[in-house]
Amino acid sequence: MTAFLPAAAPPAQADNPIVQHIYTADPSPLVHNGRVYLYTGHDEDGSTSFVMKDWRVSSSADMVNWTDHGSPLSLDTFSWAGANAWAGQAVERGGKFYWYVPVSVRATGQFAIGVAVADSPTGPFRDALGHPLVENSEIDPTVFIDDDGQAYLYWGNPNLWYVKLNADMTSYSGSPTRIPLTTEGFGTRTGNPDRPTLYEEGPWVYKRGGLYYNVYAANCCQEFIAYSTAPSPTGPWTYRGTVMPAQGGSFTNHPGIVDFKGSSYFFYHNGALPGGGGFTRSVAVEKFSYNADGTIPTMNMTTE
Ligand code: FUB
Repeated sequence: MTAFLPAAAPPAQADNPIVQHIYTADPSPLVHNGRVYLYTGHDEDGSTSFVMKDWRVSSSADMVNWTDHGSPLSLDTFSWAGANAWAGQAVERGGKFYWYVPVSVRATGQFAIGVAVADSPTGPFRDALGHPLVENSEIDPTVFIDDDGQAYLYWGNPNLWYVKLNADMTSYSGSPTRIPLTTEGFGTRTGNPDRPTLYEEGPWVYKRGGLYYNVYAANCCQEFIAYSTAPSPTGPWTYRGTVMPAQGGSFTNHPGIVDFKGSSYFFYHNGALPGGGGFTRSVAVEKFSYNADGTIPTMNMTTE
């Protein structure tokens, strides 16, 4: 039953949630050398607020049997961090693995983006800089490397920012740019004049078939997953609709999408484990196929 035990007759896909022995959140999948590495946050047992001190890694060669690689990154990795090991993303470049994460700075209590680096997808990760990469009180980094080698860091709540990363992946050129949150680009939110669009947090940016996708948590505070597309990594973005409705017993959700061994997978989180809820979440996955026109089908959460 648990995804961490080899089954005698493996199902086509592991049961959801993927990780069943601890609470996990904010999935970030990475395909490397024939395996999917799943980077997550970790909700402490019994939490009634966000109590998150470390991140976790699991991996699988078949999306059925998962290996737990433990916690190769924690708040302690960053000497300047105080709390809040929130939603990050790990990417590979030139044989090194860079894990971008939001944390609160101990000295100020404000959020910043840190970057850790490792020689292996499972770590150990070390602080790449000894200080934040970006510090503007906003969260949830995603990194996308375009075909021409240019890397982009996107992040933000309540705004959506991007900046061009240098080839070293630990510095950037120019100043962070605020992406215009127009209703054409990010849909229309009702009932909150301070946030007219659906964009809330958790961007996940990638490219497929020449089209740039930005999948993100929408609305507050029963988040659903929405997406926008653009002809370039910097926009202009067009709102495309719902990837996953609000459901599953967690008021947040968080997307991560990869192609692996010929199939596409959408990772997310919910409150499905016993004792689960908005602060005790679990990472799950759905296998899906893009529509012929490149749009993403709307998916429901499952337990299979
Ligand atoms: O896990 C803490 C925060 O909740 C993340 O940073 C957001 O994306 C939301 O999932």
